[in-house]
Amino acid sequence: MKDGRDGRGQGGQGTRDGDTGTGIVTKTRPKTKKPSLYKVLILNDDYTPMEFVVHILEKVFNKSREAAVEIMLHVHRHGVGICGVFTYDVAETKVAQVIEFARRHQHPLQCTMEKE
Ligand code: TYC
Repeated sequence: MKDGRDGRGQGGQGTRDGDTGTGIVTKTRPKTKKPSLYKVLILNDDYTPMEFVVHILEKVFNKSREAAVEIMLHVHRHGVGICGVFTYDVAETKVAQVIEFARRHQHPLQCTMEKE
């Protein structure tokens, strides 16, 4: 394994699991895989009001007012910023919520996701 681990971390060693009394040591390795994570990004534009972006960061991404303002200003200055990191389904849902909320208010705000 390229990260140096043996892939048995989440299930323990398992050397005595399923002991059949035959003197043969069996190992069980529960196949629990860590889910891939996705960054949700918001993009800058010239029209969406700053307050609207802050509101989305507070409500959809559960950011404090201070954190929301900081992220919004980062996006305003640098063009793109991270709202959070989530599993695929959660990231996809949040992206859809942002795009739909912006559309409903006729703002061009764009949001996307990217594998970490
Ligand atoms: N640039 C916008 C403005 O000046 C503010 C803004 C910030 C828009 C972040 C989108 O993701 C965004 N009103």
